[in-house]
Amino acid sequence: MSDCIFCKITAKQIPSTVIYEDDDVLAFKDIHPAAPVHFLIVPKQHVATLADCTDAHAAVLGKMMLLAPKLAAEQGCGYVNDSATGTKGGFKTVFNTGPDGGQEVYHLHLHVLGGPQPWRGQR
Ligand code: IU
Repeated sequence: MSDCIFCKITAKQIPSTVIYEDDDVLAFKDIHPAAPVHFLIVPKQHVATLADCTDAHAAVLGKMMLLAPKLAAEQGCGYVNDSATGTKGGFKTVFNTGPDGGQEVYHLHLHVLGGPQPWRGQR
């Protein structure tokens, strides 16, 4: 969509701090981080919200979800479950959907927020 800011970011018409890219998705750091680590995973193909997704989006949604823990670990907030030392780290994943869901940018995106607490628990 020509007037969509995240389409412009995925097309590199607007700069962002990219942490991952492939043919289907782009992940970049949120410009107003709500946690020590805060990045967004977005599909390159425009779809406005999670509620607009269909079966055709299942693969890209799966890719986005599976990338979250991988990229979180790379960004320093991976979840660790070790039998010797216990659990540590971790992150929050959020899809805001619609006005009552707090969505501001109408191009599907998965928030990944993490880092040592305390930080605001919502985005
Ligand atoms: P929301 O779920 O639509 O409310 O979140 C949009 C996010 O996109 C929000 O955290 C913004 O800080 C972020 N963002 C960005 O990273 N780069 C931009 O150019 C714009 C918004 I506009």
